[in-house]
Amino acid sequence: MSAGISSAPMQVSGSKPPSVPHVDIDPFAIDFFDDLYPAQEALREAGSVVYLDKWNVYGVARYAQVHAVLNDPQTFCSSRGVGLSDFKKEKPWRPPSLILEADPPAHTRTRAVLSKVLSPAVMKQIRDRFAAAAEAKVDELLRRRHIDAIADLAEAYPLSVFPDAMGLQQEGREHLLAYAGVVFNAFGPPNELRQTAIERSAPHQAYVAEQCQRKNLTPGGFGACIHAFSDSGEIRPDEAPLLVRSLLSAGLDTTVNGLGAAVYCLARFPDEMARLRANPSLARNAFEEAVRFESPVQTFFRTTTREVEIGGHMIGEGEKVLMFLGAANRDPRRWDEPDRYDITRKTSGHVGFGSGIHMCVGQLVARLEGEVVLAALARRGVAIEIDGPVKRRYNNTLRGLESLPITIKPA
Ligand code: OVV
Repeated sequence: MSAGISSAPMQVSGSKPPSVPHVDIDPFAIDFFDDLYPAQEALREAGSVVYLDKWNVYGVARYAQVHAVLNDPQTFCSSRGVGLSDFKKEKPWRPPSLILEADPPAHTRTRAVLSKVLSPAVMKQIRDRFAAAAEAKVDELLRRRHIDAIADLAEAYPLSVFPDAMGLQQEGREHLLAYAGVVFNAFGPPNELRQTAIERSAPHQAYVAEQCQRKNLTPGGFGACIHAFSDSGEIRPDEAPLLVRSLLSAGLDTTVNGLGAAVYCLARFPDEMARLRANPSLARNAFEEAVRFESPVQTFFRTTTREVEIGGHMIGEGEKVLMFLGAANRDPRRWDEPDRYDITRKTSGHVGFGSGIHMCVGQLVARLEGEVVLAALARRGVAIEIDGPVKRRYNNTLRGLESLPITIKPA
């Protein structure tokens, strides 16, 4: 796809560095979401770094540069926001996250706390509950046969385990997905998706702020566990509610879209579903490969803290750089047959959970949910067939479906 790319004339001689290729692709437009892969290829092919004229930001879509930016947090900071908006120039739409939108040393303390709250030891405690809920859900869906894989599985399963694991009250849980939708739209540019989401966000914000209070979080849950770390002095009491907010922001819609991606893959690639049925122990890798293949979190920004070279190009200080995680995860420079969903692929190194100091702190919960749902489908010998119109859901950051009608039955 050569459309949409322009470049200054090549320097025939002299010592000037080549100029960054300008691209007129809008990566936050509906037509981009609807036909992603040709545009992502164009972004990778245009250069190791591109300039997106629509939003006046740099972009990196090749694996090497995305990985490099993620792993140099001193140069590519998060504290000026990981969306398009630069917190040094514009007031954030909500108080900044104490983990996502923070740099070391502030980030180090809050990250340590959430890492412990979501540690391997905690996964061991919740695993049996999460697995039993997955088996019950798959059994229920097998009785129904014709279902919507998004509402009835990708949303219903996380909603059946995550709010309880957080220790949330029953009332008001319908705000959770709506709130997350706002958060992930708000990373994008001031387009209609972002503006409409923020306009309607007040009731969802009010709900979340209230549920982050210690008194509203049941003992034993992730939320109470975060507050307990304020007793031991690792964080201040006033920091705990905002860290609970991080889990409410990032802990539900992400896994919804991760599970949706996995079911969509297994429905489109029945040979891979057959391999999974033959070997249910592949469930965890089948989920991981779906995260690479669909990249439910498509993009994040960083802001440069100094002049820096990327792939031979000099970028000034205070510039926003958009990282195309989804494009990196399908870069043929890094992956063999990147557009093939292969449940036995060596997925390590994919950037669907990010990389480096900010890499998804909830990744063990996400993988647990993905593994137990896919294992339940495999052990029940399920076959999946798409039997109605597939509808995409549009969000500035999250990639996923609104509706995936399927028949689920014994193979
Ligand atoms: C990774 C992520 C996404 C959205 C929100 C947050 C984190 C947060 O920390 O609030």
